[in-house]
Amino acid sequence: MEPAHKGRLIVVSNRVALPQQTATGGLASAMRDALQERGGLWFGWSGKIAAQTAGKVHTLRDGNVEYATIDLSRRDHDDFYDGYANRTLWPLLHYRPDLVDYNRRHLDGYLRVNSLFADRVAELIAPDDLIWVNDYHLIPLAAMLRQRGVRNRIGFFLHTPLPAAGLLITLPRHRELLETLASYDLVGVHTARDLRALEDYFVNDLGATMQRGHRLRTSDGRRFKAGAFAIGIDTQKVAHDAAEAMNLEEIDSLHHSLEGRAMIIGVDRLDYSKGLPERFDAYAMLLERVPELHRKVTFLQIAPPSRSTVPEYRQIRRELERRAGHINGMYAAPDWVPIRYVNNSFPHSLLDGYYRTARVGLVTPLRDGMNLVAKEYVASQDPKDPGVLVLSRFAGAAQELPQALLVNPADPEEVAEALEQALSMPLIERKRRWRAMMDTLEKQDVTAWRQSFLGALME
Ligand code: GDG
Repeated sequence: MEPAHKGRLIVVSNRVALPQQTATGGLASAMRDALQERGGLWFGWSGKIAAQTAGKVHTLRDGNVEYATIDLSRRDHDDFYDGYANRTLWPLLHYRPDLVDYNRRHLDGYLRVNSLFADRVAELIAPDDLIWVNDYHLIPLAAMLRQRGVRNRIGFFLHTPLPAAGLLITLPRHRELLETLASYDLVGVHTARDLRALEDYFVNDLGATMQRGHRLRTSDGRRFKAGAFAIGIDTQKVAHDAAEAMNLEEIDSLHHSLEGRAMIIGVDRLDYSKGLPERFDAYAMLLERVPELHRKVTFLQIAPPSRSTVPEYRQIRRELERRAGHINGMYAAPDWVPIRYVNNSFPHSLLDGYYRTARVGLVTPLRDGMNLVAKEYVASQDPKDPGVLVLSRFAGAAQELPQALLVNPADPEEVAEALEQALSMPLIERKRRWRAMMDTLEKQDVTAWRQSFLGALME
């Protein structure tokens, strides 16, 4: 049961996944579940760029969930979303200062769109509503809502990692941005490491004091609470859908195409944080070092393109095409393709079936807030014959899933060795590791996540 609260839940995030759309991001599916169960309103950008209708609220109701979206002007979109959110904050938060592209114009756009969001959201709020703001696109939103007289409880959840203070302070004007977090009642991150970074930054760089229970008091007297809340998945549903998917024609045809070969699977948005070039190199190293695996293994990488207007994302796409081509050129035989590299997205029911068909789930981000794919892979397995998860130590999920084969994604030898171990792991060990991970995922599912976050927000 959700903790009792009279008002509605208002979720604010950059993107809103409307009822008829497939939710391809981790955040989108988690929020949709939260709202459907509890009822409420979801506010955000429609995903459309339109000069005429920019800033005008469109609403849509589906059952107990109301959706309110606004379009953005080209300039706002480019400066706020492509610019400051995705070219400044995203690389910074993923420990890539080399890719941070900072400029005042983008920062101004970011503040402008946050202020537009604040204007529109302020008009929709009733006194008892609980407000839940999501992710790095909207850090200053609570401060702007407070300026407009909003006194409701407001929580913020950061879905990305929060890097160490030493890196955060490299962001120009970091203080103006990050001290606005103190306008929330609760700031949530995924892991204990992220929480330590947040507290360290507030205490040592902003002069806040720490009180008991992760309560912080800033030098100008604002108080807020911080906490680690590891996001989960709908474990039961994924397990059920994966078992059902075995009856689908697509899964049957994938099975046939494998002709008894073991499959390794990767599923990631095409993003430089996901460690894809390094992963391809590790797989190439496996083929180089273990010729007995030739023709016995296939690596399926599903990588739907993302943020393709940002140059780094176009570049990584070209880079992966080159590497996949190179590996297939080196090792393929007329009747065997070592890498199947697919730039499409698929319905979730089908993905779960693909996971279940794979002997190994290969999840090797260089940095990741949590990584839901790792959890979905585990939940999709056949309990009688489960596959093995090879997981980056730098995904938040590694904190909860120590029974996976944990690797440093930057070390191709280590990843190749883990793959070899995974491919030859005896059934009894696979079952033991899988059971322990599944127990965790059953306890810490997406419902438990939002209950603990909302519970802490209402406290
Ligand atoms: C951010 C943080 C954090 C992927 N391809 C398809 C598809 N997906 C789904 C997966 C999964 C979701 O998208 C991806 O979630 P991740 O957690 O792996 O990664 P991000 O998108 O980067 O999410 C991350 C998350 O927020 C939640 O807080 O864990 O660290 O970066 O659910 O299955 N879904 C469909 N077709 C695809 O082709 N339908």
